[in-house]
Amino acid sequence: MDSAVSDATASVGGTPLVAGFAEPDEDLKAWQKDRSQAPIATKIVVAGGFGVGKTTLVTAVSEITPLQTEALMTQASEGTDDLTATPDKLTTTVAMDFGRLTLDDDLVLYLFGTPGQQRFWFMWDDLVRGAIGAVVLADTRRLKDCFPALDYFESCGLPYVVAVNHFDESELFEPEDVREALTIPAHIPVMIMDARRRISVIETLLALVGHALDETPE
Ligand SMILES: Nc1nc2c(ncn2[C@@H]2O[C@H](COP(=O)(O)OP(=O)(O)O)[C@@H](O)[C@H]2O)c(=O)[nH]1
Ligand SMILES: [Mg+2]
Repeated sequence: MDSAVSDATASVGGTPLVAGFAEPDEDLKAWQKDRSQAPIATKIVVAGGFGVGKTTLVTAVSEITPLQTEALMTQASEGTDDLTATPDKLTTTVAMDFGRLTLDDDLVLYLFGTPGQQRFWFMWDDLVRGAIGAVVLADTRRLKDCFPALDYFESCGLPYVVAVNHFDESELFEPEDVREALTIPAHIPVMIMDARRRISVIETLLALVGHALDETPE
């Protein structure tokens, strides 16, 4: 799985990025020979209510097969996991999602999706350790579902952006309406996006990285 990924990233339009690739030694990426050029690895947390699209988001951009701990939902979870807005949802993330996205060869984002269910709150403190920031996914039909995540990041001071995952069948709101409804401070980016579209997810992640850099003192 991993070798397929590095094969794919080692060439652009069929042209190998590293010349003279017949020499095994020169197959190495620049950072493998000079550690100071190593990509910066950052950890990003993806949070939000149940069924808001966290797994969808991680899956849309991950270049490794996302580690998912989905389990088929059974009647046992009926009272626990609210399916009113996503009746077709057959699986639920039991622990968390994990994916990786390389931007620009020198920035690698590791995405950690939080489990939405209340019963996994105990994992959050571990999950956010070392993270540069968080994406709080929101669904305008169930805005209040993202309050626990907003409260959590506000209280621990982790930079975050609010990303409204727009479902086709739901009404399209302006970011400023969502900001007002959730009372999000003016300096925090709020955007409308689509968790299924890679470009849309990358825009969201870049907004978060930019915001986290603004928030973090030099
Ligand atoms: N129509 C539509 N469906 C979506 C969108 N994002 C997620 N879904 C669906 O909504 C359901 C819940 O998404 P999922 O990523 O599992 O939510 P999670 O609980 O936050 O991980 C899945 O069936 C997705 O296919 C979206 O932007 N539009
Ligand atoms: Mg999930």
